Amino acid sequence: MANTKFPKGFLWGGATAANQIEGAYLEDGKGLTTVDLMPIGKNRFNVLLGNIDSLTPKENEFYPSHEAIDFYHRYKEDIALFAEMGFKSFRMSIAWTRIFPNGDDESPNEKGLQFYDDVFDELRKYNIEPVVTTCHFDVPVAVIEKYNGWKNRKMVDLYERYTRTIFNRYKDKVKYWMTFNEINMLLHLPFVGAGIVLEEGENKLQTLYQAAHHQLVASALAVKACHEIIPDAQIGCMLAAGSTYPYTSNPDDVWEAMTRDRESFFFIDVQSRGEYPGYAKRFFKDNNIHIEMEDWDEDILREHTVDYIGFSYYASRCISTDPDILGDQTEGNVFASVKNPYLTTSEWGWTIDPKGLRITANQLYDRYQKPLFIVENGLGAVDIPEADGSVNDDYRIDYLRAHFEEMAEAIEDGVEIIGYTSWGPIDLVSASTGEMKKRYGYIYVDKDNDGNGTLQRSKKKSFDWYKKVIASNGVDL
Ligand code: BGP
Repeated sequence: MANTKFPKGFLWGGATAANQIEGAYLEDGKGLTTVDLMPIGKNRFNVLLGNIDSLTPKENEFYPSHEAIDFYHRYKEDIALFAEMGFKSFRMSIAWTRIFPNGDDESPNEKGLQFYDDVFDELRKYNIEPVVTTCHFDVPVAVIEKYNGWKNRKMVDLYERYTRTIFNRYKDKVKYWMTFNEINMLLHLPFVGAGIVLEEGENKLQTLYQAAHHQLVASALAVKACHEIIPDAQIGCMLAAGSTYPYTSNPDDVWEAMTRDRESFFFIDVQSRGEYPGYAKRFFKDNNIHIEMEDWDEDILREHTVDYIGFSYYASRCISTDPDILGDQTEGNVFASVKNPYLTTSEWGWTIDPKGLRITANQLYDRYQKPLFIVENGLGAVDIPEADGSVNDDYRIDYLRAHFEEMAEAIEDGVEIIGYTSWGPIDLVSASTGEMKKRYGYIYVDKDNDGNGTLQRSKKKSFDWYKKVIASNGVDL
C-alpha cells in the first residue's frame, strides 16, 4: 500500500494473558497460580505487593481469574473474531500451572499441553502468528509454599524444565516467544510475577534483587533452550516501559529521571547486553545488597541474550526532586509519577502521552539496537453500551490513532519495530484492579465487576476501525 511507514509483514494484533482471559482455573488438572489468589478490590493491591495471609482462595472473596472471560471454552469464537479483524499476530501466555500444576511435578499435564496445541492450531488456521509469553504474572502457588517462589534458586531449574517442555512441544507452531512479562514489575509488585511473600523485617531490596537475579538467569537459560530447540524462532524480553521526564531542567531532576529509568533498564541491560551494568553494581554497594551467583551465571547471561525487545507502553512518567511538586502524584499507577502539566490522564489516572511512545521507542532502540515489538498499549476505559447494545468507543479510537501516528514517526526515525499488539483486544480482567469495567477491547464482553453477565461477545465501533487500519497496513487511520 502506498505511503505506509509500516514494514511489509508488520505484526498487527492483540495481546492477552492466560489468567486474564482463560478462566477454568482448576479445570483439566490445572493448579493454582498467584493470580488465582488475587481478589477484586482494595485487598488485591495488598496481595500484589506481597502482603498475603493465606495461600488458598477464601469463601467470601471474589477472584476474577477463576472464570475470567472463559476463553478456555470460547477460544474458537474469539479467534474467529480476531481473524475477522485481520490479525497477523496474537500475543497470549501459557499458564505454567496447566503444564506443571505444582510447578515441580514429575511429568507434564497432557490435557494442559493439548489445550495450547488446540489454540495454536486454531490461530494457524487463520494465519495468525502466535506470540507467546512463557510467564505472565504467573507462579504456581505450590512452589511458593514449598520454595518461597523466586526467592529460591530452585526456581531457575523448574522454569528451565517448564520452558524446555513447551519449546519441544510447540516447536513447529510457535516462532515468537517472550520470557517474563514486564520483568521490571518484580520490584513493584513482587507477589504476582515472582511469588514473593515478604516477611516482617526482611531486607526488601536484597530479596527483590536476588529474586531478579534468579529470573534473569532463568530467562537466559530459556533463550539458550529456545535457540537450541527452535533455531528459526525469536525470543525476546518484556519491559514495562515509559520514559521518565524531569519536571524541570534542574540537573537534580534530570538525574532523578535518569535513575528512575535505569531501575527498569537494569533488567533489559542484563537480558540484552548480557551483563550487570556499572550503575547497578554501585546501587548494590550503596544499599548493601549482595547477589549470590553460581560461577557460571555471568557466562550464561553474556552468551544468551534476547533477539528482540518486547515492551508495554501505556504512559510516560514525570519526576521531581522538589518535595512540593513531588506531592502532586498521579493515581492508580505502580510507577511513581508527578502530574505532567502538559498531559491529561485516563479515568484510572494513567497519563496519556502518544508522543511518549515515539520517545520511548527511540530511547530503547538507541540503547539496544535490536528490533522492538510493542506488545501492549491501549486505553482502559468504561464503555457504556447504547440501548441497542452498540458501543461507540470513539475515545479509544482517538487514543490508538494518536499512538499509531507516533509509532509511524518512530519508524521514520529509523527505529526497527516488528509489530504492535494492543492490550486486551477483547475485554478482559484488569491486572491491577481485577475489574471488568476497565475495558480495552475492540470486542465487548457482557460481564460486570461482580461476575454477572452472559459472557456474550459483540463488536464495538473500534472493531471495524482497527480492521481498516490493519488492512491498509497503518495508512487508513
Ligand atoms: C500490564 C500487564 C497486563 C495488563 C496491562 C493493563 O502491566 O502486563 O497484564 O493488564 O498492564 O493493566 P490493567 O489491567 O491494570 O489496566
